[in-house]
Amino acid sequence: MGNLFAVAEQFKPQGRVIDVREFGNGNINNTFLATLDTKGEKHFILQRINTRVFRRPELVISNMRISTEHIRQRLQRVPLSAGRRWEVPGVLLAQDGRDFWLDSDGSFWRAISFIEGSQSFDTIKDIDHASEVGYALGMFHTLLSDLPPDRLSDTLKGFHITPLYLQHYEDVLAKYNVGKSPEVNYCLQFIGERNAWAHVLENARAQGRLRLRPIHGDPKVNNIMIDTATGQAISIVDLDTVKPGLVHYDIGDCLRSGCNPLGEETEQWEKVQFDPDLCKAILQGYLSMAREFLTGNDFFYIYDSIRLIAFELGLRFFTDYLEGNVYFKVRHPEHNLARALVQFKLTQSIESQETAICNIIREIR
Ligand code: GN1
Ligand code: MG
Repeated sequence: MGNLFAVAEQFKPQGRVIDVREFGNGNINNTFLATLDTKGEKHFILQRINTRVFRRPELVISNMRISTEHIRQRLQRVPLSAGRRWEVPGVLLAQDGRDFWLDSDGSFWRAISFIEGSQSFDTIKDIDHASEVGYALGMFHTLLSDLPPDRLSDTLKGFHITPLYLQHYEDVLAKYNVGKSPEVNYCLQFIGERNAWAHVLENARAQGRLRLRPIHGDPKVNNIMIDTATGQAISIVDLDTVKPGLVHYDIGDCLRSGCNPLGEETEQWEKVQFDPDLCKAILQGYLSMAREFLTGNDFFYIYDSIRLIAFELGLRFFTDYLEGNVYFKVRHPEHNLARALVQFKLTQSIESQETAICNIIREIR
């Protein structure tokens, strides 16, 4: 991957780069934390964008700049509630003044400021953490609620459009021989039984019941930064998928990630459960910010969005497994199958608790 120090030198805001190490566990891009020998801001994030997924990486950066600039201006106009802070990750410039750098292999690199004094977790620790995760998503949607979505480019065509993932799945099934095993059969059947329903959000959009807004696209638990001193959420990072979409994709993604205490990488897929108490806390945190701009139709589709995004992620992992792991990074050949089973089991648990989840939504509305 070339010399990481040389790449980091391209973006360092000041001082000397003394360390570069892998950071987080992203499934698409390669992420590193660079450390400087300075007294003030000591770290920054360095990323190699996967250009097989993000075909126009310069638009990814431009969406990030447009959205963070909007958020900064809005934060100046509308003060936060007392005792709260909110940090916005910034794009760092390379030595030549551009916001990316191409290395000699043609890899596309960019750098982002690091939110000092914060950390993130792969799973939710407790109810307070859950409510902070929900708050962060509500805060993010609120801050962007007055940015016209068409100011943002569509950087990933088809992202979270479930019918298109289904179409791709059918194409892959037609093209490859699928080795049958009990797990594969379970997935095939699971998808088959939910084919028609999986159009629910896109149908609602086509009927004008839901409308496009600026969304985050990937608000899973470990993208929400928690202040190490106060335990409060202070930022949401990984802005690669900020683009026009339905806020329901974000609500569903946040809940499928936050309410699965075993985490999306667990090997005990049969034990995966959706936790309704965490769901309630996340939604309460979210609505404390978002209630004002949500419509009656928005509320109506919240349950479907939770069920759908868990199902959709399972479908995406399973399709990638069948296709030979061409999209998500894997540690072993069956990794995407294992991930799919986790999401399908989670979907099943959501379905079995439909009444309880709908009651929670009604209660806290
Ligand atoms: C991918 O790379 P990462 O971890 O930020 C994926 C998300 C999935 C997530 C599941 C662009 O995100 O949609 O929810 O994996 N991002 C893209 O962990 O496909
Ligand atoms: Mg991401």
